[in-house]
Amino acid sequence: MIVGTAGHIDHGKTSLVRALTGVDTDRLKEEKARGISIDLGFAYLPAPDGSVVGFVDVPGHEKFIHNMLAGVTGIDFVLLTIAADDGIMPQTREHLAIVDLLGVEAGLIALTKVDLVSPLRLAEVSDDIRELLANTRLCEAEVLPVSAVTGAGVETLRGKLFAAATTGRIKSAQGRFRLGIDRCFTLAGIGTVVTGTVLSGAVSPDDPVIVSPSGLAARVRSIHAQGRATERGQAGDRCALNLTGDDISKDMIARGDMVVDPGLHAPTDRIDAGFRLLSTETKPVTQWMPVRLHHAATDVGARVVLLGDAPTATGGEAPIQLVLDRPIAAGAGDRFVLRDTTAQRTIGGGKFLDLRAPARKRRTPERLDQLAAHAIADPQASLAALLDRRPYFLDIAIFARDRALADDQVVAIMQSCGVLGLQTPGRSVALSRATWQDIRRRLLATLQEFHTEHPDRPGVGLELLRMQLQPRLPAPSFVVLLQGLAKLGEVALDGAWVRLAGHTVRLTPGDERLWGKVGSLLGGAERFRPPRVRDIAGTLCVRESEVRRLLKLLGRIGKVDEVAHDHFFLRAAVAEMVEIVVALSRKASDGQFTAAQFRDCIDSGRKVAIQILEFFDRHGVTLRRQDLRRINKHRLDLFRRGGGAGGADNGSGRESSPVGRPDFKSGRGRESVLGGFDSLSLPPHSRRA
Ligand SMILES: Nc1nc2c(ncn2[C@@H]2O[C@H](COP(=O)(O)OP(=O)(O)OP(=O)(O)O)[C@@H](O)[C@H]2O)c(=O)[nH]1
Ligand SMILES: [Mg+2]
Repeated sequence: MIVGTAGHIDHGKTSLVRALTGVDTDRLKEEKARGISIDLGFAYLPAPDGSVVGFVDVPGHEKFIHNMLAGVTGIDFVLLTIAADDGIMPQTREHLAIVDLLGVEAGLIALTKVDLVSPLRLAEVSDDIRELLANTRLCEAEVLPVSAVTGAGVETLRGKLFAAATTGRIKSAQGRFRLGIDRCFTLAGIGTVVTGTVLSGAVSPDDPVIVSPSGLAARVRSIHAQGRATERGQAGDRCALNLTGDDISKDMIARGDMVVDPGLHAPTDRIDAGFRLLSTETKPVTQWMPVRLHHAATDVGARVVLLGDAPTATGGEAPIQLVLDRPIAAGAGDRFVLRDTTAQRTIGGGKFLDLRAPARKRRTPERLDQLAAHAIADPQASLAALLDRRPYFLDIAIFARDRALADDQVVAIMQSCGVLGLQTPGRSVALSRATWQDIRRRLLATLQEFHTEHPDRPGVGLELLRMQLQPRLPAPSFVVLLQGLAKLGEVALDGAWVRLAGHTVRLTPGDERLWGKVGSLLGGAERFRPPRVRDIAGTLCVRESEVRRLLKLLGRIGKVDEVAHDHFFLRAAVAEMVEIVVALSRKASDGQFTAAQFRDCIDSGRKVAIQILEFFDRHGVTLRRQDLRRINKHRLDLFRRGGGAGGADNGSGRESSPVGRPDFKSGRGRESVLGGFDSLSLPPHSRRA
């Protein structure tokens, strides 16, 4: 457990820590000379149960509130000291407001210097304190009279702290590692050491880490936790880490930086947050107001964008966007405090909700609804709520990273929510099962409708289909979803076309009749020198455009191939010609053949033979080198599937699926596939580089 002091200047914080621990936390020469604390002080007190209680002693002077803020982030328990002679003073109120904004729920009020006052005064101040605490998280905290001079109450206080350490809420070491740096120094013979509070997760020697936001890579060489050398530091400990790394030095690291698990390094300068304006503020917060943002041990200039309708009223709560002067390392759910730019007043504070806040459309009802879901502390409930509202999907890797969730936590959450993951290289999109079922239903209905209206078309263009469906998934995720549906046997993917698995292309009766005639002209003995569109039109007394339209359509479904402009060959004839070039190539000792040899085999004109070979060249079936060609065995199947070599096609137009379109390579160039669509999919394990 980490105890932080708080309270007005000279109210006896440092004296009390010394009385409790024997350590004088005022180390600086200037602190000694002036008799006040300036920077943070640290002390440790071994408890009877073997654990260690850590103390962070903060300065009370109003000029050093930024140091006080750096110290109280991450404390578990606050020791608010109020001198019995002085009573409640300005920084008593301000420190109390700050620990309240930071969400510290456990604490005790040390009513100090009781040796200096009468019992009557003691009673009077006690009453004031009860009134002060009302409406704060510490409203039920005990008030304990103590004196660092006589030692009165000190033993009792120590006992109460030990009790709190054993019964208090223990921070879970689950989650990924984050430590907020409050000091960095060089130790002779050891090197660079950073100290701070572990905000989440755990760390061990040899772990790779990153100093964020600078992005410096480092390795943990050794660890002290709660003042002792150890092999493990975890959430709730104060740790000193000896860091090594190429660029790691005292000058490259500052108070306010974070040491994080490498997968968590993702600085942000635009954050949506829940905000509470202190009731002591006389003016509302206005649009684009400049403020000083204090988060963990850092502070940075920022502007406030009001996301609600009205300016935030005194004592009120509202969502805001913070636009920062520079990026910081933060976590969703982290607490923050806003002070005025002249560093004289604490204005308010709250909780970070979304670290990836949008710059546009940030005030729409939809966005505010999303923020309400981000505000849910429990990650599982928050994820479920986010997936239950627009846009109905999110990047689970970003969600997990910003909440510092470990992979096993994410798996557990996804499993118990029944969340579906669509994983592509840059993205891990998550959908609720309800949304997935909904998309699936509408996708199948859209395809069904399309097939009914256009029985002669191979399917709907993938991109068009994506644009028609809500939610509109990112293109790569949509492909993974389709691949999942294909695995389930519900749709078939033919490159850029999507169709129902059972769909077969059917020509209209008119087209079928025409194809019957055209097909017989293209087949038979003339199959290697079929008539061109114009000749077919002339022979059959049909418009050229009609013949061309029909043959293009048959080309799309793999019945014919347009070898040259307006010159269509039956797919079966093309397949046969592929076999011919294969045979020619096999016959030659070097595997090469000439256009003339090919022409002789198909008994056609030289011009047509060359057009056919150029068609094969375009599709990579043959590889040309000057006047010689050889076959490319990897592409031979391109035309074989449509009809089969030598098979005559009678042109019935009733063949089933649109296969083997020569200019389309199914799935090529696309990153596939979600590992086990219906199971869960996770971002790549990033804990260990
Ligand atoms: N009589 C009496 N004096 C005390 C007691 N506790 C502290 N003092 C005196 O009050 C003065 C301030 O004490 P500190 O412990 O330095 O006060 P602080 O709250 O740490 O002050 P800052 O850190 O500067 O905010 C010192 O001179 C102490 O000796 C007490 O219980 N009784
Ligand atoms: Mg002090």
